[in-house]
Amino acid sequence: MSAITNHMPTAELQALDAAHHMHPFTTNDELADKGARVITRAKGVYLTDSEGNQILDGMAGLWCVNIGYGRKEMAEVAARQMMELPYYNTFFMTTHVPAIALAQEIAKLAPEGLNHVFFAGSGSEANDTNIRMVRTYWAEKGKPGKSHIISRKNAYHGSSVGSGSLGGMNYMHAQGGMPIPGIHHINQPDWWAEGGDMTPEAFGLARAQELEAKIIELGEDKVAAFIAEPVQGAGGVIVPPESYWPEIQRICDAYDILLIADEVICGFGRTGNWFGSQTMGIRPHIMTIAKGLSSGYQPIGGSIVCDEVAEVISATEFNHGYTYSGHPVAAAVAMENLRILQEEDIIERVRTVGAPALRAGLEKLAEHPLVGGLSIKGMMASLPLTPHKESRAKFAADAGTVGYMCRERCFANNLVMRHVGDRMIISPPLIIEPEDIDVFMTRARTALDETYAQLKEQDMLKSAS
Ligand code: PXG
Repeated sequence: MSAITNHMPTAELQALDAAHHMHPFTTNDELADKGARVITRAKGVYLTDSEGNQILDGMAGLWCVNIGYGRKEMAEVAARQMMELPYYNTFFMTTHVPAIALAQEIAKLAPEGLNHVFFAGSGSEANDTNIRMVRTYWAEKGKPGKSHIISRKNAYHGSSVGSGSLGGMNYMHAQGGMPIPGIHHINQPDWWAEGGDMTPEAFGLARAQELEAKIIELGEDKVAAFIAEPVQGAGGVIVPPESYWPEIQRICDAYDILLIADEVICGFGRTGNWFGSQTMGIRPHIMTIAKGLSSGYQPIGGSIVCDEVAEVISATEFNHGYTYSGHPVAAAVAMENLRILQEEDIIERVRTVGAPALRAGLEKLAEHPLVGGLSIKGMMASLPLTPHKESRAKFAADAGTVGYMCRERCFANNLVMRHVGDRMIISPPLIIEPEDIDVFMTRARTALDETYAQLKEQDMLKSAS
């Protein structure tokens, strides 16, 4: 066996990576030319790369490392569980302690009435479960035609064929035969980009009422569920106007439509409560979870299901599940993560320390000439870049060109800040301390200044007509 280690020269690792490793959501040929950044270790909120750079991780990995990197207890629990029972399934009338304990703990933390958990290995898998579960629920209730699911444009619900169909990303639908039949997408509540001259409140209401119009168009007896992220994450951290969610809730109630809250990013403290549904004041029937459930230390996801849906599903054989549903090591590690989140009051600290400090710093950053506003809920935020603040104008260059330039300047300044189109995204580990938030702001400001200078030099500070 070849020994590939952290001690090898970066260029050699990059060459091997390019030769054999296909990266997700990447033009691999372009990456091969450029060479991937090799991350070798991480501690707290800092990553180290193969060149020895200390990089502040403003994305918590991919919105998931809520408790930060390098927690020894997590490794110890994994090792102990592997020695005791590394794997067993939960298919054929068997169970095990990690799955029992984690399901009970999740039911305890979830809002009232959500007491049942169906485990998966990821958020994508969990949303595939949800598609089948809501359709099965209505079929078992004698309404097999109530099978259509309404979602939103620019939503992200995963990248499998089912969950990618639920998502509203056109560039994903363009490859591989998506969306599957029976999925419909209404417009998103993105006031900054699409609100025009409307007030945020009027716009939020109008966008919510598109759900009602779609239900009426399809017929109430045809619509099984509406799925949405409480706050859109991968779409650009889009915090809906306050009028939006109450109206959505009213419509779901009025038309007997199941509400699925995709909590994959919002769950486990990101918005300042255990779940984004609590922050946004909604009562879902099903919540999708993953990411922060284990802080990314192990791949695990699932669906938290309300009593009413669970009762119907439990009365039949639900022909669905994954080899790794409730995987004992992943479940034990998730339990340890939940213990740390609770015993260290991490979510309370998000509300009282982390989120206010992040907001204060980002509000200052939003005064930068290149930044057109600030969208923030708890510890997820975005800064839309614009050539003209007052009109919230888009750049004349293709969407994403300027965002990418800024992302590159962040990387060069040892900061991970991802871009979605021309929005810069912030989602640090929840345990980030105010001094590291200051480091974030300093590096981000430098990156913005450098981007601004570059745009000026290349005459790119022009608005789209
Ligand atoms: N739902 C939501 C709301 C998500 O954000 C998924 C489902 C799918 O989870 P899995 O575990 O199957 O990836 C996600 C994942 C990005 C990015 O670049 C975001 C996600 C995944 C990868 C990249 O913002 N979100």
